[in-house]
Amino acid sequence: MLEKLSKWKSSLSSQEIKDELDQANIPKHIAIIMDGNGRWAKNKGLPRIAGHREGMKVVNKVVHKANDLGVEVLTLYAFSTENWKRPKTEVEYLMKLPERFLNNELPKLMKENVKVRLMGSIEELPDHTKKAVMKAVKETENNTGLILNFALNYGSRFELMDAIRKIAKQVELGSLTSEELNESILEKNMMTAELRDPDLLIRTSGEIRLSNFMLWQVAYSEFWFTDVLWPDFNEKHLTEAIAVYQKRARRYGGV
Ligand code: V07
Repeated sequence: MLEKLSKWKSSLSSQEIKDELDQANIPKHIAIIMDGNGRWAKNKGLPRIAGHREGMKVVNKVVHKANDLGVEVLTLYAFSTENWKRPKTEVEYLMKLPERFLNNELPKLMKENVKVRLMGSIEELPDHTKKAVMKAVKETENNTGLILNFALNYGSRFELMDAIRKIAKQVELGSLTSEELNESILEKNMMTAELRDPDLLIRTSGEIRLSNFMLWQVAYSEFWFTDVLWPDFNEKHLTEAIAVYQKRARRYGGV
C-alpha cells in the first residue's frame, strides 16, 4: 500500500505534492539521519569526502524546504560520537563542514529567520569548529522561524547517561529526592530540553535502524525509511515523507 503510494507520488512534481499536503498537519519536528554519503561517493568512484561535500548541499535544500513548509524544528544528525573512529583525514574534513556551511549560509539563514541550535558534546570539537558553530548559535538566537538543530558529536546513550549523572548529583546535593523524579525532570536534563519530540524520523540509504539517535525522543514518532542516498535526497523526497506521515495520521485518526 505504502509502496503503491510512493510510486504514485514519484510521478508528481514537487509543487503538485505540496498542493496536496494538508497544510494543517505538517509535522512540527522532523529529525533526519543523513546516511549514504560514503556509498554515494563509492558508487561514483569518488573519495568519501566528495559524498560529504555533496551531502552538505542537500542540507541546504532541505532546510529551506522545511522552513517553507512551516516545520518548527528540523534536527539533522551531522556527526555521531561513533564517527571519531573514521580515518583521521575524513574526520578532519567533516570538522571543516560546519564552518564551510555557515560561511556560505549564515546570511541566508538570518534573512529567513532560522535559529541555529546544537545538541551533542560541543566541548570536544576542534576549536575552529566550536567557534564557528557557537557564533551561528549566538547570531541567530533571537530568530523566531525554523529551529535548525544540528546533532554534532551526539550519541543518545551518552545523552541519557549525562542526564542521569546530572540528576544523581541533584539528589546527592539534596535539591531533589528519588521519589520526585519523573519523565519531565529527566527531559529537562537532556539536550533536547526546550524542544518537542520529533513527529517524523527520516533515515536515508536503506538502513533500518536508529544507530543511537534520539532513542528517548522518538518513542512515539512516525518512521520513514528510504533507499535514496543522502546526496540524492531532495525537496520532493521530503514532501513525499510528509505525505506518507499525513496518510498514516489520517488512518490512525479514523480508528
Ligand atoms: C556535515 C553534510 C551532510 C551529510 C552528513 C555528513 C556530512 C552541515 C553541517 C553543519 C553542522 C553544524 C552547523 C552547521 C552545519 C555538517 C558535519 C557534517 C560534521 F552548525 N553538514 N554537515 N557538519 N555533512
